[in-house]
Amino acid sequence: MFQPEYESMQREQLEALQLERLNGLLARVYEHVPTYRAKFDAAGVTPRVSSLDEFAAFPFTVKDDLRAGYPYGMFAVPLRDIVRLHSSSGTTGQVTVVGYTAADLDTWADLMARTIAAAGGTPDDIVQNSYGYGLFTGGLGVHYGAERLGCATIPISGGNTKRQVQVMKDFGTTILACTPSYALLIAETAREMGIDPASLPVKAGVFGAEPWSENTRAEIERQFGMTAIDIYGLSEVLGPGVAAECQCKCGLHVNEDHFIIEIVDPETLRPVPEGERGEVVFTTLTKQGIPVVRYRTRDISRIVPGECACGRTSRRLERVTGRSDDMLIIRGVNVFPSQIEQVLLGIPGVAPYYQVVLSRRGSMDHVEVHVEVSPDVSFDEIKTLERLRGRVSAEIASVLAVNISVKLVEPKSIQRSEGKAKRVLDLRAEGSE
Ligand code: DLL
Repeated sequence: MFQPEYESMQREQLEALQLERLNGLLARVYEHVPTYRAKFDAAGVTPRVSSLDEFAAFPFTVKDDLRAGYPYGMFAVPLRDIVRLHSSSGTTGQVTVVGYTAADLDTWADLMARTIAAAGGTPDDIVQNSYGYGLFTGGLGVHYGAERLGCATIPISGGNTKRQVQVMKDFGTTILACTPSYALLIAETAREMGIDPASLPVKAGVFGAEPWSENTRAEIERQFGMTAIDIYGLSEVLGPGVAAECQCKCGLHVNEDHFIIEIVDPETLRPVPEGERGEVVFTTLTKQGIPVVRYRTRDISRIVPGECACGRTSRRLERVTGRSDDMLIIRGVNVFPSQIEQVLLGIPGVAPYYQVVLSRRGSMDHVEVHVEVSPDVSFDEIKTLERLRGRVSAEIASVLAVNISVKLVEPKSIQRSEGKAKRVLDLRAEGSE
């Protein structure tokens, strides 16, 4: 553990620390952020609680609050105290800007050092950081954490995939950091270069920034012969470093000394019973630049019950299946692309590349999953293809209880991603078919 004094704190002690930090946060935002002052006043709450339970009366913060304050309206410190700006990816509308003070960057580096240490990293490791550097928080977030832990850090960023493979081989990379979809592309590229990914010295990967399935994990682990660890975070709350798996791979430990996590029913906004699925809500306890109070992430997950064998006492978040915005409702059934992925990757003959294509047929929405066949399946054998297509449809129908049309496409026809993969292609506005 990087900071065992926090990571394995007794619950009572942790809650006392959370309460103390929470009161500091509430006072700060009430004094410095007009949006919070107005919201607290409207809800009739004063910025001081005597127990964590009382916090449930506080109003939520949503992405639109941050958008309304664009760019700096939600900052809790003057700009002169901000030393770094990042922004969210803006996949669902206008981007939001997030600012960090020097102390925020220090905390972030610690939390990312925890993350890499939990994946098995030590100062002896060579970390190849293939997350994109730039406004995206993945690159610099992992970078400072790897350096804080004392790893030799390769700031290669995403892209130029052949070079990624060459660097892994020549520099002796032991830990790979990138999105899980990019890890698959690196493996594919290595094979094309005549290099077996399993022959590379990489022993672990810290993968996140997008939903992925257990079967994708198994595939990455099999191809590289490594341990693949799930790491989670979001720009509005910090970036990577909010929660991460340890080597038990049984849920992502939330850094609860810095964040309060709640799971709420997205309709009623009431807390769900412990262990049930709902929308993940975070409060930042220590952030200075742009703290958030009860921020609704739109990510869906649950708290994994029980204790972890690793000795960390923090609560664990189950792997995030996706955001409520990405959820498809197909004939009344809720489906996340990552659930389709889980089914596809269990079927021999299909490659780990797929896209859900939404189009319009007359007045109806039409959903079709495009799936690449593996290069070893002959694309000319109609019978083989028909059998494979039938199997994919049948397995999706049996696991997800919904019939979705499936189209098999040729190897390499689905666009590869060097960062966050685009799993849903929405052609409805283009009036196709
Ligand atoms: O993706 C931060 C990050 C960078 C996390 C590198 C992990 C590694 P944003 O660009 O703001 O920040 O996107 C945040 O991505 O709300 C989730 O919907 C999704 N996401 C992030 N990590 C995971 C994960 C970064 N491990 C949004 N599993 C979040 C599933 C994830 N979804």
